[in-house]
Amino acid sequence: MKNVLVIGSTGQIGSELTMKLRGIYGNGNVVAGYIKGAEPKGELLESGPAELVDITNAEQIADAVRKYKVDTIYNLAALLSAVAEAKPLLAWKIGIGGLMNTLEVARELKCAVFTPSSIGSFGPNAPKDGTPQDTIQQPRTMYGVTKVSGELLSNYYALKFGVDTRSVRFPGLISYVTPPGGGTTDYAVDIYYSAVKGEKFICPIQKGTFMDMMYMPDALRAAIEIMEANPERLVHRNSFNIASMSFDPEIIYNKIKEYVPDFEMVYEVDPLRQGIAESWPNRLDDTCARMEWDWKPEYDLDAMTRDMLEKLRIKFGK
Ligand code: AKB
Repeated sequence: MKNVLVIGSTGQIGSELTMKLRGIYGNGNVVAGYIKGAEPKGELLESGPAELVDITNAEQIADAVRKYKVDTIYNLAALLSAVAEAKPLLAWKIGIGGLMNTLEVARELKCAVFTPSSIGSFGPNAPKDGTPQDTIQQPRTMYGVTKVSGELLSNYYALKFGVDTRSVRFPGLISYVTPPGGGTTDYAVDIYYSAVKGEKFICPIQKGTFMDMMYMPDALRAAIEIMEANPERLVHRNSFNIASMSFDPEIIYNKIKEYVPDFEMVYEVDPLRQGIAESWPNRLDDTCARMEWDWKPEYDLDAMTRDMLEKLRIKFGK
């Protein structure tokens, strides 16, 4: 049985991952770490322990780890790609300063650490289609710079100090629970909200721009399965390519139209997000994850679309 600390438990991934981890390891064994202004509410607050854990404060991380005898840290604190371009210093402080704090606590107090990387860790000179696990990573965004640096730093702590660090490169994550904020792939979440609310969708990403995407249940499973994987089988650690679907705005729009025939979309391209999207891969090759820890996605675009529309209709009473 693990004792887990989730740093960033109220964010897009954290709010769902914390609940899923509580279901597996027991409510009392999963601590929801939060920052001021993003306190847990409802089920997240009521179902288990919560502690103020600002990743930029190493003492707060260490105190929570000692208090709850934590052996596994999920480090989900980050600024997403578009916000990180507007606040590069803060992105570095959270993404790398925060990771360094977490790794130091993990080294001293003997914890395993999961820190997500991203498709954003690749840049325009990586192969676009079937982007290999091990290839050139020269991102042109601050988000990507922190992700590549984070991968290297996590591998360093594993090799040098034996800290059990593991990671996956998440695609754009789609969920009906907690909205993302400030990502390049956010349009693929927002489009479902517009479809269900009966609004015309204004798409910030140009047609023909392909990016990897994943439904949240698959992403949560990936985060848990990589931490449960047999370490003897792991050739890689930080970070594994994972993939389930890749589409451009036209493909997701036409898929939603199958279920919402009068749904309309127009393009108003955001140059910042478009530039970031064009620098990212079209589709990752996730063979290593499949071979080393049996990764396999369950949702394709159709299954995700049916579930998203059903859950959002319930959420909005439509
Ligand atoms: C973003 O768009 O910034 C994130 C990501 C792909 O890492 N969703």
